[in-house]
Amino acid sequence: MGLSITYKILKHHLVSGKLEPGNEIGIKIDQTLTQDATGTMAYLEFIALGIPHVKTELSVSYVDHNTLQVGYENADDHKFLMSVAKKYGIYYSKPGNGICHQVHLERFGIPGKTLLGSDSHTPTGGGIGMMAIGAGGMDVALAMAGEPFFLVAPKVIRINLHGKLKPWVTAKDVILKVLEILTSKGNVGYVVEYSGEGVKTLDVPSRATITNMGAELGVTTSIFPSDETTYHFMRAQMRERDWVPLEADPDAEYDRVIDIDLGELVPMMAKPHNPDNVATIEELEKEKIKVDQVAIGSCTNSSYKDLMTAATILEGKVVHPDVSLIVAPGSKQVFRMIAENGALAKFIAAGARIMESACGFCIGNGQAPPNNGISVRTNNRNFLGRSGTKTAKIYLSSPAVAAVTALEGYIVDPRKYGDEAFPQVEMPDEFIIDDTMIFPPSPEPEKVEIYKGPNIGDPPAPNPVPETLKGVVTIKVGDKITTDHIMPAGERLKYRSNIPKYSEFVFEVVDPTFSNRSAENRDRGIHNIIVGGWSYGQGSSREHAAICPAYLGIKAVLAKTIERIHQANLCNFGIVPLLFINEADYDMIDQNDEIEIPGLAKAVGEGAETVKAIDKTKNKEFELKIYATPLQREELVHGGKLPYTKQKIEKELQKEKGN
Ligand code: MIC
Ligand code: SF4
Repeated sequence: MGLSITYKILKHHLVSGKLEPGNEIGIKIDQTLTQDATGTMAYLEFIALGIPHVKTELSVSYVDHNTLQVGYENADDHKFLMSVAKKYGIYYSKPGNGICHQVHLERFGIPGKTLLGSDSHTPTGGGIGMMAIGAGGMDVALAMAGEPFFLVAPKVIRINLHGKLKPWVTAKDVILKVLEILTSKGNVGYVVEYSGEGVKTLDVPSRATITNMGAELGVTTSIFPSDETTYHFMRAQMRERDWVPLEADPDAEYDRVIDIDLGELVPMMAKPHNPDNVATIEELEKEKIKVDQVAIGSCTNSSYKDLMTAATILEGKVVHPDVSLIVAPGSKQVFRMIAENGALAKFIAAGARIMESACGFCIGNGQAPPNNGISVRTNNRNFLGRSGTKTAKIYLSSPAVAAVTALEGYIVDPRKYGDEAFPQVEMPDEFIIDDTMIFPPSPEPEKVEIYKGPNIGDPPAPNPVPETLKGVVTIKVGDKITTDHIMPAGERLKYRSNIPKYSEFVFEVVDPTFSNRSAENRDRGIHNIIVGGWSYGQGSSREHAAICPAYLGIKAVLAKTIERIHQANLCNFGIVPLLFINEADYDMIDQNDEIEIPGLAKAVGEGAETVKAIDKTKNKEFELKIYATPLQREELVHGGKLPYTKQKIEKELQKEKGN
């Protein structure tokens, strides 16, 4: 039997385990990326391992999230990151150089290589045929230390693309369609692989938009073949030497096949507050939705092609008087290209507010919409409160639709402008190559001092699983609780390197009393428990959504399902992920119920599938599934991944010395 692209790459990188869907496998990681908001902690963890130099082929540290610099904290973090990069063999991409995923695609990504990034949108690299996976900072730290990355060998969904997109329909509509079909839940453990003759009609930025927002499906990653289109893109980046062709074998088998006719797709949007809440613009137009803000940018849609499309639509016109239009180019390369070809002037003339090349509005770093405001954005997530305004409603669209919305002031079907009016932007034969904001590691690492500002704390302390868990349900939440609910970003982002301070904001948007209540229980020796519904921990890779709860004394999460990256992060920091076997037990439990799980550590350590729990308040017994792989169980009983790996590395070193 032939192999899918996914299994070709996995086979080539396999270090341990049997390469069969459902098995835990270890793979070699060729490249890593970090961004500043997850990177400071990831590097503190890496340093704690005591390894003098990264062991990957390439590691890059980007600064793109916390660039607002209100107060000294962000700037201190940047200095820390730069010093770490210099010392440990890592490339450093300065603030202003662009969003990690966009820059990595342009300057570093290589088809067929593995990339592990401490950001959930790392799968953007799948647009050029990389096996690019998002993970918590701890997992990336270990990959930099040369350790394998462990994952469950995935099932593969093949999406066959047929035909060609019509005018006003773009890559964003393709991924919104996929989100409509697969939704954002129930896809843990899958990879999405694109194929079919329709692939040829999509350029690299379009493919990258699709793989980027594949993160919202909850899959491990998404991947396109590497073909002539990929070659053309890499040649235009002066990196044709890195190109390799990559496609699935004709007789490769898939776990599920979905066919999409590109020619049948129509312009779409995701409605508040979830990216899978998809509607056609034709339907939405009927609701006469008046818009306050339009924001074009983010790692999903800030490429040269995206911005040229928007600029051409806006040319010679002025945005609606009630609309604030924000434009943030994805990278310095994109920024320079639109500056030099005059598109930037078109944006400015149309009344756009130009932001730096960074995440910005996408992560709630400025540009919060007005109270009850409506914002149409080209990014990938529209979770409640993420924009910085809890009462705001965020709709997600393509740049073309966003530009039309900015002009009209209402959500309208762009097709009324006619086919001819849709800008057909050609991909350039040469991009402007300017890597002057990317710094290589120091040739004299021993001379580099690590800079640590007062905001930078220590890596989290070990958090072993209690023998008997005796605690309370400190919070009970519903379905699709995202990491943005658990650990807010925006104005709280600057505390990413300061765990005690950041912990004050856990579940802030859901229940601002949570943090205090948890800390009080912790100090009285009572274990805290979180109860959640379906898809608990959807969204970002931020390990702080596990580290801060662990700091507050959370010992277990009981949920109907838990998303992949968050599940790994919970194990990495000593919180036991437990799944309800019987859904009715979720309904039975209330907040503040007293729960006891006798012999929890033993059950985890000995590989028990399930464990018995008692709801003492209701006087009921129920069963839970221990949701952890054999390796994760080992880590849990050692108090988390860092203490476990440190011990392992020390033992190996001692052995080497002994020999
Ligand atoms: C996001 O889009 O939610 C983020 C901010 O990029 C996160 C990472 C983080 O929280 O730092 C992600 O996607 O992993
Ligand atoms: Fe940055 Fe937004 Fe992309 Fe996250 S989704 S990396 S915040 S641009």
